[in-house]
Amino acid sequence: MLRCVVHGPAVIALLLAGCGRIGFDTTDAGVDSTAPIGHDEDGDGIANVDDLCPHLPGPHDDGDGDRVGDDCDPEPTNPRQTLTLFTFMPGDQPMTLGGPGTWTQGADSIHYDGIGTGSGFVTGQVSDIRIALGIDILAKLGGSVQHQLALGVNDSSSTTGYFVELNEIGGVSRASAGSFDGTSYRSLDSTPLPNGVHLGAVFLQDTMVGPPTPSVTMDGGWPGEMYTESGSAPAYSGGEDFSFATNNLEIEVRYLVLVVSAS
Ligand SMILES: [Ca+2]
Ligand SMILES: [Ca+2]
Ligand SMILES: [Ca+2]
Repeated sequence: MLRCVVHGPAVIALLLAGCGRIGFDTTDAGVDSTAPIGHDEDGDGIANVDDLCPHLPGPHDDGDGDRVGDDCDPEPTNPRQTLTLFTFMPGDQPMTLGGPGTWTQGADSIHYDGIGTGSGFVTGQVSDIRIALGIDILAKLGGSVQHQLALGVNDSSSTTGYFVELNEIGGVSRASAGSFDGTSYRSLDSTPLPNGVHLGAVFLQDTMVGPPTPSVTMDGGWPGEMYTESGSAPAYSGGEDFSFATNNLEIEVRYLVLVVSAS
Protein backbone atom coordinates (compact mmCIF):
# COMPACT_ATOMS: atom_id res chain seq x y z
CA MET A 1 0.00 0.00 0.00
CA LEU A 2 1.38 3.32 -0.98
CA ARG A 3 0.26 6.50 0.66
CA CYS A 4 1.21 9.70 -1.01
CA VAL A 5 1.51 13.24 0.14
CA VAL A 6 0.51 15.84 -2.42
CA HIS A 7 2.36 19.10 -2.62
CA GLY A 8 0.67 21.19 -5.25
CA PRO A 9 1.33 19.50 -8.56
CA ALA A 10 3.88 17.13 -7.15
CA VAL A 11 3.43 13.88 -5.38
CA ILE A 12 5.86 12.38 -2.98
CA ALA A 13 5.74 8.83 -1.91
CA LEU A 14 6.17 9.32 1.78
CA LEU A 15 4.82 6.37 3.61
CA LEU A 16 4.64 2.73 2.72
CA ALA A 17 3.38 -0.08 4.89
CA GLY A 18 4.43 -3.69 4.68
CA CYS A 19 8.01 -3.18 3.55
CA GLY A 20 10.72 -4.92 5.44
CA ARG A 21 10.56 -5.89 9.05
CA ILE A 22 12.53 -4.75 12.00
CA GLY A 23 11.20 -4.81 15.48
CA PHE A 24 12.32 -2.32 18.03
CA ASP A 25 11.12 -1.57 21.50
CA THR A 26 12.49 -0.15 24.66
CA THR A 27 14.20 -3.40 25.52
CA ASP A 28 16.43 -3.34 22.47
CA ALA A 29 20.08 -2.55 22.78
CA GLY A 30 20.76 1.15 22.67
CA VAL A 31 23.47 1.02 20.06
CA ASP A 32 23.84 -0.97 16.88
CA SER A 33 25.49 -4.21 17.91
CA THR A 34 27.33 -4.38 14.61
CA ALA A 35 29.17 -1.15 15.28
CA PRO A 36 32.93 -1.63 15.39
CA ILE A 37 34.28 -0.88 18.81
CA GLY A 38 35.51 2.65 18.88
CA HIS A 39 33.47 3.99 15.97
CA ASP A 40 32.79 7.64 16.69
CA GLU A 41 30.14 8.98 14.35
CA ASP A 42 30.12 12.57 15.58
CA GLY A 43 33.90 12.77 16.01
CA ASP A 44 33.76 14.05 19.57
CA GLY A 45 36.19 11.47 20.92
CA ILE A 46 33.46 9.48 22.67
CA ALA A 47 32.82 6.12 21.00
CA ASN A 48 29.27 5.50 19.82
CA VAL A 49 28.74 2.81 22.43
CA ASP A 50 29.51 5.26 25.23
CA ASP A 51 28.03 8.41 23.72
CA LEU A 52 24.73 9.58 25.22
CA CYS A 53 23.99 11.37 21.92
CA PRO A 54 26.18 9.53 19.40
CA HIS A 55 25.17 11.80 16.52
CA LEU A 56 25.72 15.13 18.28
CA PRO A 57 29.27 16.11 19.26
CA GLY A 58 30.15 17.09 22.77
CA PRO A 59 29.93 15.77 26.30
CA HIS A 60 26.27 15.49 27.13
CA ASP A 61 24.65 16.13 30.46
CA ASP A 62 21.97 13.64 31.38
CA GLY A 63 19.88 15.43 33.96
CA ASP A 64 17.32 12.69 34.42
CA GLY A 65 19.78 9.80 34.27
CA ASP A 66 17.99 7.77 31.61
CA ARG A 67 21.16 7.43 29.51
CA VAL A 68 19.83 9.70 26.80
CA GLY A 69 21.79 12.95 26.85
CA ASP A 70 19.92 16.20 27.42
CA ASP A 71 20.87 17.32 23.91
CA CYS A 72 18.92 14.49 22.30
CA ASP A 73 16.38 13.69 25.04
CA PRO A 74 12.87 14.91 24.16
CA GLU A 75 12.13 15.07 27.89
CA PRO A 76 15.42 15.87 29.64
CA THR A 77 13.76 16.03 33.05
CA ASN A 78 11.65 12.88 32.70
CA PRO A 79 13.57 9.58 32.87
CA ARG A 80 11.48 7.54 30.45
CA GLN A 81 13.59 7.58 27.27
CA THR A 82 15.72 4.89 25.70
CA LEU A 83 18.18 5.28 22.87
CA THR A 84 16.61 2.34 21.07
CA LEU A 85 18.65 2.41 17.91
CA PHE A 86 21.70 4.15 16.61
CA THR A 87 23.10 3.04 13.30
CA PHE A 88 25.70 4.67 11.11
CA MET A 89 24.46 2.74 8.09
CA PRO A 90 26.63 -0.34 7.83
CA GLY A 91 25.60 -3.13 5.47
CA ASP A 92 22.87 -4.41 7.77
CA GLN A 93 21.29 -1.02 8.40
CA PRO A 94 17.60 -1.44 9.22
CA MET A 95 15.88 0.51 6.46
CA THR A 96 14.12 -1.01 3.50
CA LEU A 97 15.11 1.19 0.59
CA GLY A 98 13.07 2.03 -2.48
CA GLY A 99 12.76 4.35 -5.42
CA PRO A 100 13.24 4.50 -9.13
CA GLY A 101 16.88 5.37 -8.60
CA THR A 102 19.73 3.37 -7.13
CA TRP A 103 20.82 2.99 -3.55
CA THR A 104 24.45 2.02 -3.01
CA GLN A 105 25.84 0.71 0.24
CA GLY A 106 29.02 2.37 1.43
CA ALA A 107 31.27 1.48 4.34
CA ASP A 108 29.28 3.56 6.80
CA SER A 109 26.65 5.35 4.73
CA ILE A 110 24.11 4.67 2.00
CA HIS A 111 23.99 6.68 -1.20
CA TYR A 112 21.01 7.55 -3.36
CA ASP A 113 21.59 8.76 -6.90
CA GLY A 114 18.81 11.34 -6.73
CA ILE A 115 16.43 9.96 -9.37
CA GLY A 116 12.84 10.82 -8.43
CA THR A 117 11.58 9.79 -5.01
CA GLY A 118 13.88 7.62 -2.98
CA SER A 119 12.58 6.18 0.26
CA GLY A 120 13.59 4.31 3.38
CA PHE A 121 11.24 2.46 5.74
CA VAL A 122 11.52 0.94 9.17
CA THR A 123 8.68 -1.16 10.53
CA GLY A 124 7.92 -1.32 14.21
CA GLN A 125 5.11 -0.11 16.44
CA VAL A 126 5.84 3.34 17.81
CA SER A 127 4.06 5.94 19.87
CA ASP A 128 6.16 8.63 21.50
CA ILE A 129 9.30 8.62 19.42
CA ARG A 130 12.10 10.85 18.24
CA ILE A 131 13.64 9.93 14.88
CA ALA A 132 16.77 11.68 13.64
CA LEU A 133 18.64 11.31 10.37
CA GLY A 134 22.00 12.63 9.28
CA ILE A 135 22.08 13.23 5.54
CA ASP A 136 24.55 14.89 3.21
CA ILE A 137 22.97 16.56 0.18
CA LEU A 138 25.49 16.11 -2.62
CA ALA A 139 23.59 17.44 -5.63
CA LYS A 140 20.22 18.81 -6.72
CA LEU A 141 18.80 17.19 -9.81
CA GLY A 142 16.20 18.33 -12.29
CA GLY A 143 16.32 22.10 -12.25
CA SER A 144 13.06 23.55 -10.94
CA VAL A 145 11.48 20.28 -9.82
CA GLN A 146 10.69 19.54 -6.18
CA HIS A 147 13.65 19.09 -3.85
CA GLN A 148 12.73 17.58 -0.54
CA LEU A 149 13.69 15.55 2.49
CA ALA A 150 10.73 14.32 4.55
CA LEU A 151 10.32 12.11 7.58
CA GLY A 152 7.18 10.78 9.23
CA VAL A 153 5.36 8.03 11.13
CA ASN A 154 2.73 5.99 9.34
CA ASP A 155 -0.52 4.91 10.97
CA SER A 156 -2.65 2.92 8.55
CA SER A 157 -5.64 3.14 10.89
CA SER A 158 -5.75 6.93 10.65
CA THR A 159 -6.72 9.04 7.67
CA THR A 160 -4.35 11.78 8.79
CA GLY A 161 -0.60 11.44 8.86
CA TYR A 162 2.08 13.83 10.09
CA PHE A 163 5.55 14.51 8.84
CA VAL A 164 8.40 16.98 8.88
CA GLU A 165 10.31 18.24 5.92
CA LEU A 166 12.74 20.50 4.19
CA ASN A 167 10.99 21.23 0.96
CA GLU A 168 11.44 23.35 -2.16
CA ILE A 169 8.88 23.47 -4.93
CA GLY A 170 7.57 26.07 -7.33
CA GLY A 171 9.97 28.72 -6.10
CA VAL A 172 8.85 28.27 -2.48
CA SER A 173 11.03 26.56 0.08
CA ARG A 174 10.48 25.96 3.75
CA ALA A 175 11.17 23.92 6.82
CA SER A 176 7.89 22.64 8.17
CA ALA A 177 5.82 20.27 10.24
CA GLY A 178 2.70 19.26 8.40
CA SER A 179 -0.16 16.86 8.03
CA PHE A 180 -1.79 15.02 5.17
CA ASP A 181 -5.38 13.79 5.34
CA GLY A 182 -5.40 11.71 2.18
CA THR A 183 -6.47 14.65 0.05
CA SER A 184 -4.61 17.75 1.01
CA TYR A 185 -1.42 18.82 2.68
CA ARG A 186 -1.60 21.23 5.60
CA SER A 187 1.35 23.10 7.03
CA LEU A 188 1.12 23.29 10.82
CA ASP A 189 4.22 25.41 11.30
CA SER A 190 6.84 26.51 8.82
CA THR A 191 9.72 28.86 8.14
CA PRO A 192 10.95 29.92 4.69
CA LEU A 193 14.42 28.71 3.70
CA PRO A 194 16.35 31.79 2.57
CA ASN A 195 18.80 29.66 0.60
CA GLY A 196 16.34 27.01 -0.49
CA VAL A 197 17.12 23.34 -0.10
CA HIS A 198 20.85 23.44 -0.64
CA LEU A 199 23.90 21.21 -0.54
CA GLY A 200 25.58 20.27 2.70
CA ALA A 201 25.17 18.25 5.87
CA VAL A 202 21.56 18.07 7.02
CA PHE A 203 20.09 17.07 10.35
CA LEU A 204 16.41 16.12 10.18
CA GLN A 205 14.48 15.13 13.28
CA ASP A 206 10.82 14.22 13.84
CA THR A 207 9.53 14.13 17.41
CA MET A 208 6.08 12.60 17.75
CA VAL A 209 4.07 12.69 20.96
CA GLY A 210 0.78 10.84 21.36
CA PRO A 211 -2.18 11.40 23.69
CA PRO A 212 -3.13 13.20 25.79
CA THR A 213 -1.47 16.12 23.99
CA PRO A 214 -0.39 14.87 20.57
CA SER A 215 2.17 16.91 18.70
CA VAL A 216 4.64 16.83 15.84
CA THR A 217 7.93 18.72 16.00
CA MET A 218 10.52 19.22 13.33
CA ASP A 219 14.10 20.09 14.21
CA GLY A 220 16.52 20.29 11.40
CA GLY A 221 18.52 22.12 8.82
CA TRP A 222 22.16 22.76 8.11
CA PRO A 223 25.00 23.78 10.44
CA GLY A 224 24.30 27.36 11.49
CA GLU A 225 20.88 27.19 9.87
CA MET A 226 18.59 25.17 12.11
CA TYR A 227 14.82 25.31 12.27
CA THR A 228 12.24 24.16 14.80
CA GLU A 229 8.62 23.82 13.69
CA SER A 230 5.91 22.33 15.87
CA GLY A 231 2.19 21.81 15.78
CA SER A 232 -0.70 19.98 17.33
CA ALA A 233 -1.28 16.49 15.91
CA PRO A 234 -4.73 15.55 17.22
CA ALA A 235 -5.07 12.43 15.07
CA TYR A 236 -1.76 10.96 16.19
CA SER A 237 -1.76 8.00 18.55
CA GLY A 238 1.23 6.11 17.18
CA GLY A 239 1.96 4.11 14.07
CA GLU A 240 3.32 0.87 12.72
CA ASP A 241 6.26 2.19 10.78
CA PHE A 242 8.10 5.31 9.79
CA SER A 243 9.84 6.41 6.68
CA PHE A 244 11.77 9.13 5.00
CA ALA A 245 11.63 10.34 1.43
CA THR A 246 14.06 12.23 -0.73
CA ASN A 247 12.99 13.97 -3.89
CA ASN A 248 15.42 14.77 -6.69
CA LEU A 249 18.38 14.99 -4.35
CA GLU A 250 21.56 12.96 -4.53
CA ILE A 251 22.27 12.15 -0.91
CA GLU A 252 24.32 10.13 1.54
CA VAL A 253 22.47 8.92 4.61
CA ARG A 254 25.00 8.78 7.42
CA TYR A 255 23.03 7.75 10.49
CA LEU A 256 19.64 6.98 11.97
CA VAL A 257 18.76 7.47 15.62
CA LEU A 258 15.62 6.41 17.49
CA VAL A 259 14.77 7.59 20.96
CA VAL A 260 11.66 5.87 22.31
CA SER A 261 9.69 7.13 25.30
CA ALA A 262 8.08 4.56 27.57
CA SER A 263 4.38 5.01 28.14
CA1 LIG B 1 30.87 10.33 19.66
CA1 LIG C 1 18.23 12.04 29.77
CA1 LIG D 1 14.39 11.80 29.52
